[in-house]
Amino acid sequence: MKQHELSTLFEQIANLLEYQGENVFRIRAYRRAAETLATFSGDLDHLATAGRLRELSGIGADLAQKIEEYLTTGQLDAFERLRKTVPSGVLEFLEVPGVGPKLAKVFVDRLKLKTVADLEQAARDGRLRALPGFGGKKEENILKAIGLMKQGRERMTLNVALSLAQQFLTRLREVPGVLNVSTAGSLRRMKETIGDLDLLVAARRPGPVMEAFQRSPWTGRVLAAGMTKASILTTRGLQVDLRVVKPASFGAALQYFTGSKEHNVVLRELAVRKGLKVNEYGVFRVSDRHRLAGTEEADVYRALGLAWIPPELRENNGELEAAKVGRLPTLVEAKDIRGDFHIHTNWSDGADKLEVIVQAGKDRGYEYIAICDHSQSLRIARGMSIERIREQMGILRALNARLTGYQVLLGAEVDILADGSMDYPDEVLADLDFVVGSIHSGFKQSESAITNRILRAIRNPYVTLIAHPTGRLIGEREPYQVNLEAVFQAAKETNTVLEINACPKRLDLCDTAARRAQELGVMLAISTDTHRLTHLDHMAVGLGIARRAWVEPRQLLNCLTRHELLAWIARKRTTLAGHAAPRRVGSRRR
Ligand code: DGT
Ligand code: CA
Ligand code: CA
Ligand code: ZN
Repeated sequence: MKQHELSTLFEQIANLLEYQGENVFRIRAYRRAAETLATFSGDLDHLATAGRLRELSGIGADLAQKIEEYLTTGQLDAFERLRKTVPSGVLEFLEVPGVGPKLAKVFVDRLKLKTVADLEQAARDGRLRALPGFGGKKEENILKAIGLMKQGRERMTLNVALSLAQQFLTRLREVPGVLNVSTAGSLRRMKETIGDLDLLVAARRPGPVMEAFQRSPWTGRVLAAGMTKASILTTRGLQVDLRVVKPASFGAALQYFTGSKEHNVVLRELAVRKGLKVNEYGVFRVSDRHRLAGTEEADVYRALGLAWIPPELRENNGELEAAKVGRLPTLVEAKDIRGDFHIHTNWSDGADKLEVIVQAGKDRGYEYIAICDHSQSLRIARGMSIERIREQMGILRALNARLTGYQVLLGAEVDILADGSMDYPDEVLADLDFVVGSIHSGFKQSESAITNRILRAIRNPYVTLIAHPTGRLIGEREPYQVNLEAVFQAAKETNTVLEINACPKRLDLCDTAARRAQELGVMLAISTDTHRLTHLDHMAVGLGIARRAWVEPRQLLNCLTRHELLAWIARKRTTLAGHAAPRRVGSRRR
């Protein structure tokens, strides 16, 4: 694996040097080394430790040193410096099949293109065929190549990756001789989308595990297979990577393959400063090669003087510093979640009956759920008229009367209209227990218009929570223009909750925005935006995002007991409207 990465890096260095019109011999040296590494099947680490890298064809003192640098630090300084001297789009252009350094230079110098998206547009506009030596055919090929590249790059949503991983892990766990299984990579870190799925298995004999993996019912095509690692495409075209390791190095391998790469680079630097070396086999003392840790992941961190770091935090965003001084957050866990908000039924655009959803919430052991169907203006989602929502409230009150230790909150997802007013009058909102405010229209308004809309909704005493605060749909729709800092401030001041929408296409607030809100002391809530029963499971996805945002139980609405929750909601109403009890029609006040 490392020889392949190094091979790619050397190839990229050669390309960048060629782009800059450097010395052909230097370029050729990198190309030859890249080729050697691409076909090398031995153990590179081993060779390096024995000081025998120069035995490889085309590897001299300089390149041997670069290989060693990569093996210890996980990066190449020469490459990092080189990439900074060329326009940022160059490396991206070089990834398009059929585009080499010369062509990339033409794209940058003559057409002033900056990204592959620019290139695609230029090809569509017929601007490529105007270049000397180019033609319609070549232009067409570039378009095709970009299309393929995009397809291959499409990332999985978290729920797809989670259930695929579950299937594989269940199967692999049953293979005789398997002692441990885990996800690794971006899924274990719960990144919002997943490039490929990484699985790790500890077993004394890898053979049967590899076999079970390659012959699984979901395996479509085997991309690569060795003794202890394999990559496959599922029948639906998703890539899964498996590695089988010895039980004694499971912890080290888990740490290594969980990443992120940025986290690992800093971890390794830290190790070097302590005279230690970390790799996928363990933590070793450099002086006598004594192995200090490797079986358990926590011991790997401990050997480096760090507390174990939850995978969701491993992005080199302050977690290593926090682990050093024992200041890691106590992240929210599944067991802390007492309920869900923002749930739809077939009273608007949900698929299931009210009674079915209510029971499902109880079956999950929740203390409360909020039923929040759409408001009147949202016709495409069969938004409820005032008569309809009053009717639904009546039914829910009757249902609640028969429930103990579990409460269904009377809620609604109320549109924030173009001027920032709410889609139901305050008299109706006051009779609800839980009001979700959402933007579903006017996405193209200016930043100040959208921000003011949301701020007005936040200042409404009855609005409990702002749903999907940026409106983005992953891979489909950019977020609308909104000043989140201003939203966070207002939410904090008014005790308004902001949502981490757990729908895998939304994840809105996203991890970084939620972390900022959390730092400012804003109360957050995970809600699944359930439109059919199975969506209740997306709570696990939302939980991952909340954990990536460093959220602790005290800052998550879902962790309040039922009584604490009702008190929280009442507090905003009391401060902003001057009363806590539901308002009656005709007695409104601002
Ligand atoms: P993805 O698949 O794009 O969603 O992101 P990841 O983080 O799962 O990346 P992937 O599948 O290429 O690699 C899995 C993990 O292997 C990655 O998170 C970090 C770990 N790893 C450790 N050292 C290295 C290294 O030197 N190079 C790379 N590429 N990965 C490394
Ligand atoms: Ca991956
Ligand atoms: Ca991978
Ligand atoms: Zn909704």
